Amino acid sequence: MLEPRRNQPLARDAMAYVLAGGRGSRLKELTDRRAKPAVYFGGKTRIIDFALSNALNSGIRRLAVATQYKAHSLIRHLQRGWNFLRPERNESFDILPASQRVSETQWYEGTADAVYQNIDIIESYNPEYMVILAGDHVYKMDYELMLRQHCEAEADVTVGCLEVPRMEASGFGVMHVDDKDNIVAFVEKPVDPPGIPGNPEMALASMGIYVFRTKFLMDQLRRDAVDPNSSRDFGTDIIPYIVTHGKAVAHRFTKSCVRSTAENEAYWRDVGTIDAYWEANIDLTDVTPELDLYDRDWPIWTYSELKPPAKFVHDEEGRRGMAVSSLVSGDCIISGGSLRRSLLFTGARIHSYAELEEVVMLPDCVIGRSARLRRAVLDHGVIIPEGLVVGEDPKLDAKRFRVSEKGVCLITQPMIDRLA
Ligand code: ADQ
Ligand code: ADP
Repeated sequence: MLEPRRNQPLARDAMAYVLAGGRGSRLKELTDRRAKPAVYFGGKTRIIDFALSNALNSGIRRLAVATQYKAHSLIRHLQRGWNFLRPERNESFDILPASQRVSETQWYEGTADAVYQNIDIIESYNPEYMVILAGDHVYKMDYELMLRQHCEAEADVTVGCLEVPRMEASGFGVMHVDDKDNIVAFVEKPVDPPGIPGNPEMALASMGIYVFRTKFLMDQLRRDAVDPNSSRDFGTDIIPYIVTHGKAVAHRFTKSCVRSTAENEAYWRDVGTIDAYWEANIDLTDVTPELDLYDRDWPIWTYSELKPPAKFVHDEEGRRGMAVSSLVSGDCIISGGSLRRSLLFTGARIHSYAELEEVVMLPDCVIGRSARLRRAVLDHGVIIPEGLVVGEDPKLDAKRFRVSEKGVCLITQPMIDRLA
């Protein structure tokens, strides 16, 4: 093993490789036409901006994103917002769609294959370390600390992990560790997840983020690629193999994983269901939300068009346009309507007598006069007709819209068109 170069950030020798090919089918119509990492979150950003900003804020200057499912709006976003890294400063940003490299028709089989198919590109940059990230989680994390632990423990792989309630752990890779956080067992998506010894109601779950030395990872990927029984997936194949045959170490996600949010709890969300998505967005309207988007020490970078400021005006009858406990992005005009605990992306228009409570509106939505909406998510560009009421009659809502387990209505334009 090489000694880590003390006093120098390891991140400068690392490449962050973001897996952004998954659909995220539990987000229903929100991911009908865009990949989950491209789904908007928090008023300005898209989900993938969190992993990419974490990498950048950690000091990593080589970034790559593997895309697959419905990647158009994701690729457009990345090209517009993340094209500032410069080869002449040993920086790089690569978008790596499936079906481009090994063969024109071959999609990425699993997450490991999404790295394997681009081995030649990765090796051309010669990074010492690979930080493999999922592009579909909302969190802040300093990967430099994970790289350091990886080197100090002389691990073959370091897996980011966090404690989740045992009953919710069957969607994750679940592990057991010894008293030095060496992973002694790893099982991908167990039906009956094992609890943590001494804390049986919680399980130690993989965040789907991994650190490797590049050479070791490439050897593993080449080995796995000729294994006829492999599904070419990190969680199912690569990590369990290393746990058995090598040294796998757990890196715990705690509040000390980001220097700047020390007073906050460690915040990590999958936002993979309509309820989780709605709740995480609405939580941002709290006075002091767990996720601080105003933290200047750990900014979340994104692509954002230059837009005029949000505007609140009296309507022609003198009724005030107002928002309480809400986030309102640029280019929104609230004329006479009112919002409570709501989050508006850019370009919204709210007309007179409209009332919104706990509503998440993606860009360019219009709310007609006197419409009343509660607990809803509106997809990009939805035009709500005058007087429409949402969130007051569950039976009627269920006939018209997609209603989540917790009664949140997801509304798309085709659903509105069908009302006419
Ligand atoms: P899953 O949540 O099932 O498990 P998975 O579908 O493997 O996640 O996707 C991981 C990431 O890779 C996502 O960002 C997704 O967008 C992307 N992705 C999926 N398939 C891809 C493909 N073919 N090409 C490119 N990108 C792809 C994983 C781990 C678990 C861990 C959870 C944490 O396997 O062990 O607990 O993540 O969420
Ligand atoms: P964004 O994710 O930027 O909000 P849009 O909501 O505009 O993107 O569209 C999502 C994806 O669906 C984009 O890739 C876009 O090209 C595609 N798309 C938009 N409108 C249509 C349409 N009428 N038919 C097919 N595809 C569409």
